[in-house]
Amino acid sequence: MKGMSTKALFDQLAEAVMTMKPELVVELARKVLEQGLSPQDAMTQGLAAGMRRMGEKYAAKECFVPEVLLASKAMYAGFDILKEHVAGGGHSRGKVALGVVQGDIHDIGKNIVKVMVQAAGFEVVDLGRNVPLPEFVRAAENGAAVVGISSLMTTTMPRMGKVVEALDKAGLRPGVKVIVGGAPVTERFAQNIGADGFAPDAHAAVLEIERLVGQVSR
Ligand code: B1M
Repeated sequence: MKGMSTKALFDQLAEAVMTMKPELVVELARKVLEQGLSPQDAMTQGLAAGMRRMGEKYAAKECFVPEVLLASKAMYAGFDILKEHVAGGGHSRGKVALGVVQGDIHDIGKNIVKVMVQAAGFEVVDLGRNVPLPEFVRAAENGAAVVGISSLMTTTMPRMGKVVEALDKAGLRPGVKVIVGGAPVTERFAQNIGADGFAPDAHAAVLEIERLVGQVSR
């Protein structure tokens, strides 16, 4: 592993996730830190990239659910090493509530977004997965400047629109901004349900949240 280029190291991380090798993921994550490379980049270009490809393999019926779950375990092993080194450092840039919409238990992507948003210096309130609609509203009432909703299934996506409606009804918007994401979610869908923002991946989510927080005045 000596003298490995940044790209090669991140590719190896992705590969170690896909081959479900937590010990190797940990070793490579430590290497990232030793070499002074960006832990954020290692998360997106290594760990998350491996997990995304695993999802694609599953979709193509090239692997089974237990393998996807073992890959996610390997991914989290790397996260545990890297996340200590990406903490936003003291001052919070604002509160962001994140949750997976009701009926949906897919939270791997949301957890990646969470770590990246925390790394960017925001306080994250993690609502978890299968989150009932009123909990999003409560989080907004309790000071979240941005409410982030994740959904991985076409069947649960429409519930994101219900959350937006509920926030409207509670008179919390436009003071509170809403960002949505998850594999089946598109920019057009986000616009159609009246969300303020959309991001296709965790890195884009951070940029979008930074933009949205800049619009919040309260
Ligand atoms: Co299931 N599952 N699953 N699953 N699962 C999918 C989503 C599916 C597409 C598989 C398929 O059929 N091809 C399909 C949904 C079909 C549809 O749309 N209707 C599906 C199904 C049907 C189901 C069950 C119903 C299966 C069953 O029981 N019959 C069941 C659902 C139960 C429920 O939710 N009520 C189920 C269960 C599971 C497991 C528990 C086994 C497991 C989830 C484990 C967990 O999350 N804790 C699982 C998994 C792993 C998958 C796949 C294989 C992988 C998902 C994943 O983790 N991707 C998935 C197939 C696939 O995606 N090809 C599938 C990796 C992750 C890093 O990507 O989540 O997209 P992603 O996150 C990205 C971006 O989307 C973005 O950033 C992340 C990082 O870059 N992003 C955001 C995510 N959230 C964001 C929020 C933002 C911004 C960006 O702002 C707030």
